[in-house]
Amino acid sequence: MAPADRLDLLLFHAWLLAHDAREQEVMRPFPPLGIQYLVAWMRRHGMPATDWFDPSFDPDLSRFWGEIADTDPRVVGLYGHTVTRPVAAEVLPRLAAEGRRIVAGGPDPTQYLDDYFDMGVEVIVIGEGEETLAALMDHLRAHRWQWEPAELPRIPGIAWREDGVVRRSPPRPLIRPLSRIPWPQRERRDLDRYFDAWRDRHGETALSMVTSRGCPYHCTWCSKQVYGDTFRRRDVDEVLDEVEDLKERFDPDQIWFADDLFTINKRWVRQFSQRIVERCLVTPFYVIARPETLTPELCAALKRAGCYRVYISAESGAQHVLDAMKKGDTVEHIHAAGRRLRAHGIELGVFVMLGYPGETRRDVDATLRMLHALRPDVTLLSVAHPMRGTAFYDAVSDRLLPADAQWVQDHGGRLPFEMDYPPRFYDLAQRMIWAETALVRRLRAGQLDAETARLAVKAPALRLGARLAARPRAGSL
Ligand code: B12
Ligand code: SF4
Repeated sequence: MAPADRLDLLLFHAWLLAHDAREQEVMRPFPPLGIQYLVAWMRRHGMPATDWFDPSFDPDLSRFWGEIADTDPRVVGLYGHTVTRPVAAEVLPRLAAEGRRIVAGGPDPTQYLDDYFDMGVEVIVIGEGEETLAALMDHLRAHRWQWEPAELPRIPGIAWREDGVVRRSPPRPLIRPLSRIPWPQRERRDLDRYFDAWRDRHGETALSMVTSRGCPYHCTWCSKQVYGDTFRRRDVDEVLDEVEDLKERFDPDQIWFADDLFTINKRWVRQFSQRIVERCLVTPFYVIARPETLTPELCAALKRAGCYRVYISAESGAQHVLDAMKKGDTVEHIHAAGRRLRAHGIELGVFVMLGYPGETRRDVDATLRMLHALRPDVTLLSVAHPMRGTAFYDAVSDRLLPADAQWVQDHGGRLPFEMDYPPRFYDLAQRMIWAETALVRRLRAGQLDAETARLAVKAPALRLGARLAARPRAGSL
């Protein structure tokens, strides 16, 4: 975008890697697909002066403000996510003070309508963004870039505030089939910094794409504001056309299919596996899967297609915790999935969650034993984080603590609630799991060195510490 070209719409996500210790550790960054989808849709919709700004690798927001000054966008659109709210809170009031039209979408604003309106957002898009954002832009263009409140109720899928009262239009039907949506607008200039970050950390590059939208399951802690319980899937060959395009234009070393449920439909995966081979497009990729979907046949199909790692949402080694989360899955399935993936030469990634209400110290031990048996290649650990709009949030709503900025910072960005055990217990439990997984990894790699010995000593000591710190509040253990 040449300076001084005025934009109609500038989209951005208020996320800076520099502020995100967890992502710095993981360092598997990807450009935000939602925003790239919207840019593609808007340009096709006859709004070529649409662009997005990516502050992900910037140390601060100075380049963002430079972009705002240079492109002087008529409308600014924010993608809001639970972890991006603090930066949004910094940016939005200043944009509002400049008199800009501001719209927002994504999972967070839907649940915090008033907060975002207070920060300066004028209209919030609820759910899928493409058609609604285009309708809003048409509305603004038709009204000399001013809102016409009397017409807003006729634009499905939005919320706005009028005379201090939040109003909503009827929901907008989802886009069907998904092939109506153009592929995300990916441009080399946006990808280079991602590729550099990947190369520096992992020695190779990666890109993400999705083959579906939504998930029909009901895990209590999962935030499903955008697609609800719906599920739509793209045609296999249309997905492979996009894979082909990615390979031709950017040649990534690997792909992440960022679907919620890549493996939900066996027939689809079988067909995908067959066609990717037939079309000579096999590329290393990884996916997330529910353990119970990983039958031997499905693992074989994934392997043939190029899948090198599957992350399973295991969460806990205690069945009653899985039941409380409404995972609809069993510990036995988790173990079976681990065995089958290994048997097919696919690496295992495991998501684990600590601190779900009702989880006892013994349950944490069970999770540890499960990890021991699974020996995952990667373990991604999180502490239960109630997000508004989820059943989990509602269940702990009487235990939420005041989320002032300092508290959030001190607690690693987690939304605070009074957990079953004191914070020290969870700190120790996390360190215990990290120490054990590091130990297992080293032992598996045959590294019987001083560091391994140190970890072997440390793990039981941490376990003892956690045991001592486990001073349960009423009702636990
Ligand atoms: C990819 C992904 C990631 C990637 C992010 C990479 C990237 N830059 O995209 C990684 C792995 C880093 C990640 C990390 C985390 N993620 Co994440 N992630 C996802 C995932 C699986 C897919 C996102 C996606 O691309 N969707 C596909 C696109 C097409 O949909 P979309 O993004 O929602 O966009 C549409 C609409 O939202 C809307 N829209 C979007 N932006 C805008 C802007 C405007 C102006 C408008 C009008 C509309 C609009 O239109 C778009 C097109 O229809 C979602 C789950 C999901 N299914 O969406 C979770 C999800 C977004 N993540 C979530 C969470 C909680 C996290 C973590 C906090 C997890 C953790 N404990 O560490 C971290 C946060 C770190 C971070 N920096 O963001 C939650 C967010 C919940 C919430 N209420 O905010 C989700 C929804 C998962 C869940 N179900 O709980 N994540
Ligand atoms: S955690 Fe996964 S399976 Fe469960 S509801 Fe969320 S996306 Fe669906």
